[in-house]
Amino acid sequence: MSSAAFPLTRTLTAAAPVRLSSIEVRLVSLTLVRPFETSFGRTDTRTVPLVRMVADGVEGWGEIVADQEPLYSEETLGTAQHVLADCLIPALLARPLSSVEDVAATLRRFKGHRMAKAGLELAFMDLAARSRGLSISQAIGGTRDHVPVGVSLGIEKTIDALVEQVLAHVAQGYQRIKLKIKPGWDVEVVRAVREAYPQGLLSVDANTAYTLAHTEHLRQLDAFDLLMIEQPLAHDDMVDHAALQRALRTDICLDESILHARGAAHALALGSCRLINIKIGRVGGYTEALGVHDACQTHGAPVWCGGMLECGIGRAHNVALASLPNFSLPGDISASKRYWARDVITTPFEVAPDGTVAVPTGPGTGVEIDHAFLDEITVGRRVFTAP
Ligand code: NPG
Repeated sequence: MSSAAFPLTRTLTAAAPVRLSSIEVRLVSLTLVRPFETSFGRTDTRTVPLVRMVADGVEGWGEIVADQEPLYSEETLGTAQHVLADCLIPALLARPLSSVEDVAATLRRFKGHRMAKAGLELAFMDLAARSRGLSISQAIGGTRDHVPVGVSLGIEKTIDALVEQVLAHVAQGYQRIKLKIKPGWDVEVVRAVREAYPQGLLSVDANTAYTLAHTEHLRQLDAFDLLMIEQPLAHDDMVDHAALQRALRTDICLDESILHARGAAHALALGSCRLINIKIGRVGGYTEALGVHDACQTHGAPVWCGGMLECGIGRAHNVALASLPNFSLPGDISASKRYWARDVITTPFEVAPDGTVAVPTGPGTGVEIDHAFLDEITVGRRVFTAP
């Protein structure tokens, strides 16, 4: 394929458009090395939909972060498979595509289903960058060769067990510790962790577990010099978050509530938060993720990359995204071994002692698929071909 075939993202200059020959959706089953508990539930095994796209003999891979049940957002594995098969994939196979933005534009008439759309944009981005011999980081204007990373620690049976996890991860170099909180597992937990970890960057994530009626309770967290409190209130709220932010010294970071660049600009203008995390899946792909990044930069708000317990494919996309300049806070991008005994890529991601992850420099995501292992853990597969 000629390198002129794929224009880069952030450039809409006309170039020879590309016709995809096939799109495969493959379900793989993976078991976490340690169960992960948040305010909304406990995960020990994940069924992950992967997307493989092919054009002119080049392939690209993406990952979909939807879960079995609609506990984090409305999307599920079931809704993703339906909307991919019945709406999104037929739309992409029906016409030539000239850029990553063109993929986003083609899918825009379908409302919502951002995680499913993101899986397609990720695969197309990988394909496009590979065909140009560029890493995704280069293609999107990344400026870092290493990204700062933190670790997100789930709810444990006891505070002592959590403190043990905190110290173990600090020893591995992680630059920031994030604790999952919920009513009944918050102030005393944070107090104990702060005592054991007095100086380092510490944040908490409530995953929507509180209401404005908890304002006085949450104000107690101001005593612990937290980097942020993430998504304390409802996933679809901006107004109560603004009231809470006025009452707290600690910065609020929004996650679930931010679905697009416009929402990010509104949240910052309303004072609903001072920080935003970006998850490519939550916002529907690279096009919107770049838009959120830029909107935050315009408002002087730093961003960081969220995580959804991805396997190596989604993780590689997260690392590429986090190489953009405004990702100045450590992301939820941990080493492959924190999640999986064996990852689906040949070279697992590692965290260096300085708490960074290297941005792959090879074409596309820069990671190679471990095909033998992928076949072993495949539990479902559907291939769609161009009409
Ligand atoms: O390291 O990937 C990771 C996990 C980071 O805490 C994390 N993710 O609410 O941000 C979250 C949470 C999450 C995980 C949300 C799985 C949804 C599913």
